[in-house]
Amino acid sequence: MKMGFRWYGEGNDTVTLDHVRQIPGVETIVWSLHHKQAGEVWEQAEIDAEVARITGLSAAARAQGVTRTFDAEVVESVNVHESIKLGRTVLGMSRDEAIANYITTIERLGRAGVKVVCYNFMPVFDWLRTDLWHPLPDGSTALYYEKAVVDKMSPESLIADMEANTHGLTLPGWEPERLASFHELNAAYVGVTHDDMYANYQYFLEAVIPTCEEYDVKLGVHPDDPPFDVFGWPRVVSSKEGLARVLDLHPSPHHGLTLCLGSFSANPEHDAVDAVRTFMDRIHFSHVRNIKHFASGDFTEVAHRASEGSVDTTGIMKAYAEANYQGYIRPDHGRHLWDENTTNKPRPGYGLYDRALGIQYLLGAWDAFRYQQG
Ligand code: DNO
Ligand code: MN
Repeated sequence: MKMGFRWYGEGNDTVTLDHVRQIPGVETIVWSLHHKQAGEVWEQAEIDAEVARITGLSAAARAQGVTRTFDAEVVESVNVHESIKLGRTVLGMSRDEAIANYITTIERLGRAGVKVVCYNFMPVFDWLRTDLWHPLPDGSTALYYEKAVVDKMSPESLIADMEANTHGLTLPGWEPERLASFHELNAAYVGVTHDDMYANYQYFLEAVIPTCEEYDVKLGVHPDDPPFDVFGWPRVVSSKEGLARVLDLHPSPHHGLTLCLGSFSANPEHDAVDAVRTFMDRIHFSHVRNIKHFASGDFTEVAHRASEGSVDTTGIMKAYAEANYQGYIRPDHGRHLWDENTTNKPRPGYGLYDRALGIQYLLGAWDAFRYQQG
């Protein structure tokens, strides 16, 4: 297993590579070119510059005698253009054009030594929460999902809120400059079924997987978050059955999962440990984090330790350790601690401290269970 840490890039993240360097056990920086929109081709020079930044050391660090470096083998994410999910031209791009650009990006990432590319196949939105700074009993804050708020919300009302900045809520991928494209997308999804989505997904895989095999880049789909339909849009990577159906769309081992156990577990019926054991040989990358369910249907994100919430993070690490899992793992969203709630606000969920603590918990469990294996 290789432990990773998601990093948003120089000047785009409150966390620096030098901070991450001091977290024991992190080998891989999980990165992306965050200024690229879905459907855009990534330039080789930009890829190579980012990989060099991650795998190298600054002059200042070298002068201090620092030697520890990272690999840049995991990209999260190369986003899939909506035309691919819809199977038709939308936002001025045809799906074949978007697929051709995706293939070019995969080739270039493969040349740069990238081994795994994470993506999701959710219509319109990435993860959805109703409060990004929800207070927890210990004085920290975390991402929170309030069911009653989402049940009352329509996509139009959510976008209107974001446009007017009513709640200070900016969802990932919905920075103000993109809000205008929302109305076209919302209309495009009317009448699109789950079966349509699976068919469009298969078309995408058949086109891109040969390139993934040639360049030895594994694709790992991230489960829907939360793992059920929202606003009537069809989500197809939600349940265990959905994940199995997605994997069956293409037999190549280069088509697999970024199994995010926090997202998957947001449906209280889901069994995270069972999912790890069931899909082990197709898990290329895994996000291990914890959430806590409430009877209301709400959930909050909590610290990574199993006893803090509803997800059996220890059982998950036991399953990985028993299989001697060879893929990548990272902690996922953390709480915001200490100065992260005042002077040093990170991207919601992506502060330094709670993810560093989470890594130590996950590695502790991994080491103990590996030790038991002899
Ligand atoms: C939430 C995060 C996601 C993830 C994307 C992958 O659990 O891990 O935002 O990065 O869905 O495309
Ligand atoms: Mn995740």
